[in-house]
Amino acid sequence: MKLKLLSALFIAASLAACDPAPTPSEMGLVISDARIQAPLLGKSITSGYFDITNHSNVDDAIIGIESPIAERVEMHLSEDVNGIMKMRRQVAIDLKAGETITFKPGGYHLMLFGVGLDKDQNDAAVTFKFKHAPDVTIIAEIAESALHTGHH
Ligand SMILES: [Cu+2]
Repeated sequence: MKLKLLSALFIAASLAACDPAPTPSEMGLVISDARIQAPLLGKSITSGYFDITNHSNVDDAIIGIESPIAERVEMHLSEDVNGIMKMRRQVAIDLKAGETITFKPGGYHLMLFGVGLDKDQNDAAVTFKFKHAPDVTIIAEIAESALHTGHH
Protein backbone atom coordinates (compact mmCIF):
# COMPACT_ATOMS: atom_id res chain seq x y z
CA MET A 1 0.00 0.00 0.00
CA LYS A 2 2.70 2.43 1.03
CA LEU A 3 4.84 1.43 -1.93
CA LYS A 4 1.94 1.98 -4.28
CA LEU A 5 1.38 5.43 -2.84
CA LEU A 6 5.07 6.25 -3.17
CA SER A 7 5.23 5.19 -6.80
CA ALA A 8 2.04 7.13 -7.49
CA LEU A 9 3.66 10.20 -5.97
CA PHE A 10 6.83 9.55 -7.94
CA ILE A 11 4.90 9.32 -11.19
CA ALA A 12 2.95 12.46 -10.33
CA ALA A 13 6.18 14.31 -9.56
CA SER A 14 7.76 13.07 -12.77
CA LEU A 15 4.78 14.18 -14.82
CA ALA A 16 4.69 17.56 -13.13
CA ALA A 17 8.32 18.28 -13.96
CA CYS A 18 9.19 19.43 -17.45
CA ASP A 19 12.71 18.14 -16.96
CA PRO A 20 12.83 14.44 -17.88
CA ALA A 21 15.67 13.82 -15.40
CA PRO A 22 14.89 11.30 -12.62
CA THR A 23 13.77 12.67 -9.28
CA PRO A 24 15.70 11.11 -6.38
CA SER A 25 13.92 10.82 -3.06
CA GLU A 26 14.48 13.38 -0.33
CA MET A 27 16.65 10.89 1.57
CA GLY A 28 18.67 10.41 -1.61
CA LEU A 29 22.27 11.34 -0.88
CA VAL A 30 23.50 11.09 2.71
CA ILE A 31 26.93 12.29 3.80
CA SER A 32 28.32 11.30 7.20
CA ASP A 33 31.51 11.47 9.28
CA ALA A 34 32.73 14.54 7.36
CA ARG A 35 35.96 16.06 8.61
CA ILE A 36 38.55 18.45 7.26
CA GLN A 37 42.15 18.42 8.46
CA ALA A 38 43.19 21.75 9.92
CA PRO A 39 45.93 23.02 7.59
CA LEU A 40 49.46 22.80 8.95
CA LEU A 41 50.81 26.07 10.30
CA GLY A 42 51.51 28.47 7.44
CA LYS A 43 49.77 26.25 4.86
CA SER A 44 46.53 26.90 3.03
CA ILE A 45 46.06 23.45 1.47
CA THR A 46 44.47 20.54 3.26
CA SER A 47 42.38 17.40 2.78
CA GLY A 48 38.87 16.28 3.71
CA TYR A 49 37.17 12.92 4.24
CA PHE A 50 33.61 11.59 4.58
CA ASP A 51 31.24 8.73 3.74
CA ILE A 52 28.56 9.19 1.13
CA THR A 53 25.64 6.84 0.44
CA ASN A 54 23.19 7.01 -2.42
CA HIS A 55 19.91 5.87 -0.83
CA SER A 56 17.92 6.74 -3.92
CA ASN A 57 17.08 4.35 -6.73
CA VAL A 58 18.84 6.55 -9.27
CA ASP A 59 22.48 6.25 -10.31
CA ASP A 60 24.03 9.64 -9.62
CA ALA A 61 27.45 11.30 -9.53
CA ILE A 62 29.22 13.90 -7.42
CA ILE A 63 30.10 16.69 -9.84
CA GLY A 64 31.38 19.43 -7.56
CA ILE A 65 32.17 20.45 -3.99
CA GLU A 66 32.33 23.91 -2.45
CA SER A 67 33.06 25.35 0.97
CA PRO A 68 33.14 28.94 2.21
CA ILE A 69 36.48 28.21 3.94
CA ALA A 70 38.25 27.34 0.67
CA GLU A 71 38.85 29.17 -2.60
CA ARG A 72 38.63 25.84 -4.43
CA VAL A 73 37.78 22.23 -3.56
CA GLU A 74 38.83 19.31 -5.76
CA MET A 75 38.08 15.60 -5.59
CA HIS A 76 41.20 13.43 -5.88
CA LEU A 77 42.00 9.76 -6.04
CA SER A 78 45.27 8.49 -4.60
CA GLU A 79 46.63 5.54 -6.51
CA ASP A 80 49.66 3.35 -6.05
CA VAL A 81 51.50 3.49 -9.37
CA ASN A 82 54.48 1.11 -9.25
CA GLY A 83 54.97 1.78 -5.54
CA ILE A 84 54.60 5.55 -5.82
CA MET A 85 51.43 7.22 -4.52
CA LYS A 86 50.01 9.57 -7.11
CA MET A 87 46.91 11.73 -6.94
CA ARG A 88 44.60 12.30 -9.81
CA ARG A 89 41.89 14.95 -9.89
CA GLN A 90 38.40 13.54 -10.45
CA VAL A 91 36.00 15.86 -12.25
CA ALA A 92 33.07 13.60 -11.35
CA ILE A 93 32.69 10.47 -9.22
CA ASP A 94 29.92 8.01 -10.03
CA LEU A 95 27.67 6.99 -7.15
CA LYS A 96 25.34 4.21 -8.15
CA ALA A 97 21.96 3.63 -6.53
CA GLY A 98 22.55 1.96 -3.15
CA GLU A 99 26.32 2.51 -3.26
CA THR A 100 28.49 3.91 -0.44
CA ILE A 101 31.87 5.50 -1.13
CA THR A 102 34.30 6.25 1.69
CA PHE A 103 36.64 9.18 1.15
CA LYS A 104 39.72 8.31 3.20
CA PRO A 105 43.51 8.71 3.27
CA GLY A 106 45.03 6.71 0.42
CA GLY A 107 41.84 6.67 -1.66
CA TYR A 108 39.27 9.22 -2.71
CA HIS A 109 39.71 12.46 -0.80
CA LEU A 110 39.00 16.16 -1.00
CA MET A 111 41.75 18.69 -1.51
CA LEU A 112 40.93 22.19 -0.31
CA PHE A 113 42.97 25.09 -1.68
CA GLY A 114 43.22 28.63 -0.34
CA VAL A 115 41.86 27.59 3.05
CA GLY A 116 41.15 30.32 5.57
CA LEU A 117 39.89 29.35 9.03
CA ASP A 118 38.90 31.67 11.84
CA LYS A 119 40.80 31.22 15.08
CA ASP A 120 39.18 28.38 17.05
CA GLN A 121 36.88 27.48 14.17
CA ASN A 122 35.93 23.82 14.65
CA ASP A 123 33.52 23.16 11.83
CA ALA A 124 32.71 24.35 8.32
CA ALA A 125 29.93 24.02 5.77
CA VAL A 126 30.57 21.87 2.71
CA THR A 127 28.19 21.76 -0.25
CA PHE A 128 27.99 18.76 -2.56
CA LYS A 129 26.67 19.07 -6.11
CA PHE A 130 25.23 16.11 -7.97
CA LYS A 131 24.35 15.16 -11.51
CA HIS A 132 20.70 14.53 -10.56
CA ALA A 133 20.02 15.18 -6.87
CA PRO A 134 19.74 18.71 -5.50
CA ASP A 135 22.73 20.21 -3.65
CA VAL A 136 23.40 18.87 -0.15
CA THR A 137 25.14 21.04 2.46
CA ILE A 138 26.60 19.43 5.57
CA ILE A 139 28.78 20.59 8.45
CA ALA A 140 32.25 19.06 8.55
CA GLU A 141 34.33 18.91 11.70
CA ILE A 142 37.76 20.53 11.58
CA ALA A 143 40.18 17.84 12.74
CA GLU A 144 43.50 18.61 14.41
CA SER A 145 46.43 18.73 12.00
CA ALA A 146 48.41 16.44 14.32
CA LEU A 147 46.53 13.64 12.56
CA HIS A 148 47.70 14.90 9.19
CA THR A 149 48.44 12.02 6.87
CA GLY A 150 51.54 13.60 5.37
CA HIS A 151 49.57 13.67 2.16
CA HIS A 152 51.15 16.95 1.03
CU1 LIG B 1 44.98 15.13 -3.18
